[in-house]
Amino acid sequence: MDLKGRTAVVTGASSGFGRSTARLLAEAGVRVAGGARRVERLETEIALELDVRDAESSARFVDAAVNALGGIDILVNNAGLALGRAPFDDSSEEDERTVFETNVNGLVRMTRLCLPHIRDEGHIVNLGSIAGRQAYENAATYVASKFAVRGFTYALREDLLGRPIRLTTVDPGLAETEFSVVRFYGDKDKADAVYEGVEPLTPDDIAECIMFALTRPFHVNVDEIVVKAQAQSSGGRIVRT
Ligand code: NDP
Ligand code: 8X3
Repeated sequence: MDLKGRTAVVTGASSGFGRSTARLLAEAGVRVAGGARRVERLETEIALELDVRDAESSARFVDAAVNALGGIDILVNNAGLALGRAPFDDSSEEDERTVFETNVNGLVRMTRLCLPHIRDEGHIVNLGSIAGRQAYENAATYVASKFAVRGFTYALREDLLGRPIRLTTVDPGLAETEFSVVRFYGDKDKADAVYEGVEPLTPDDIAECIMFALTRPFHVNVDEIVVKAQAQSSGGRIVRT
């Protein structure tokens, strides 16, 4: 499918997968409205402040994006994060709230707000994770949030059946972005250690998977893409040199 002239909303477009996806979409001739809290880092044609945890911020973002774009063809629900890599005993109310409100409530909310504006032959792409398919240690809240994303995606697929809207979940494994810096509360050394001795996926690897799903002929719905570094078989198993 040729995407030229279409429109897209990308959440979390200020970094990592969201930034790469927004760039590849723009290169394909798509008009992109990007959202993030760090609005100054957005490079999208339409750059708008967005906090997906906040209902008012999300509604304001969608209104402004639809005004600027005239309608939505593609929604990439990418904004998300993990906090901490410790046994669940160490978890806190605040971190649990942030992770669930961003990864789950935020994604569900943005879908609900965008859905009335998604035109025929539209496409929703959710960023899940291999963490949403198989648990690994010291990541309970993140794992639970991404299992929820997969459950929501499956349920939404049922509700959209019969309507001209496609739905895809892209579930990556280890990929080097700002994800680990955020997960380790800004500790760059701990974040760097995650990628030591292994060649991780890059943001462009994931953006290319998203573009693959988006550019299939409309009768083809790529339901799920699971993509890992070659040296990783699961969240808990990575071979390092
Ligand atoms: P990054 O930290 O590089 O990017 C995360 C993006 O999400 C940023 O643009 C950030 O923008 C945005 N974001 C975070 N919280 C909010 C919020 N409340 N409102 C709006 N935007 C928000 O990480 P990745 O690119 O790696 O992560 C993108 C998605 O991919 C996430 O859902 C993550 O769980 C998932 N993922 C990541 C993997 C990895 O190994 N990197 C693997 C599998 C899945 P800002 O801070 O400016 O608001
Ligand atoms: C992030 C990748 O392997 O830490 O979703 O779960 S992993």
